[in-house]
Amino acid sequence: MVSMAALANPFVAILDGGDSLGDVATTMSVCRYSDLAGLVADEAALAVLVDDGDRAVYRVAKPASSQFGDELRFAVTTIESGVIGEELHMTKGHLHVLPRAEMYVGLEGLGGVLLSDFQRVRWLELRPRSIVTIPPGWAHRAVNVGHERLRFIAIYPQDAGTDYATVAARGLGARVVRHGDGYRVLGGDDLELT
Ligand code: PAN
Ligand code: ZN
Repeated sequence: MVSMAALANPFVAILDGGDSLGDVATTMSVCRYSDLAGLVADEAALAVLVDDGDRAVYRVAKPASSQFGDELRFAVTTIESGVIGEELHMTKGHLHVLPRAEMYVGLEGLGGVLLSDFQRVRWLELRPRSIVTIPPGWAHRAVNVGHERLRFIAIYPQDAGTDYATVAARGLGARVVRHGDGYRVLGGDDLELT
């Protein structure tokens, strides 16, 4: 039997529509335009946005970290609407360090998740009440394709880890750009849109 001292405490977090998780101690990280350097198609357009106040593109709220490696964790990401050149606001994107799955659950706004296993590319739409499953081994990036903010919950094993370097070096094989009032996914021949 596991000793009592080894058990984490259950808790409930209540989403208030803002960045608060109710009474749960929260850490907040912010990704600004300058943090996307090297990841976007139009670095010149990015430089202009960095000079022009370097606004936040997205922020991530999560419960303060726990010491238990076998727990599930969650994070609430909010991506503001906007473009960098033609490319829609997006997360940096990463691959999990360990072969760990994840789920994104849509809360607000219209977006999608670009996934790549470095042979195939997938685009899965993310809207309120969508559940996007990310199997182990697939790098992933969320994109806000709407005109309002995109907000979703990510649920993942605590020990998944984030490898940003692989996505920075290899890209995801597709980019998502504004097209009229909507969007278009530009990618290779193996791109599947669902
Ligand atoms: C998410 C992401 C979050 C921010 O919680 O970490 O949306 O994206 P980047 O980490 O790519 O900046 C997740 O996928 N966790 O594993
Ligand atoms: Zn992840």
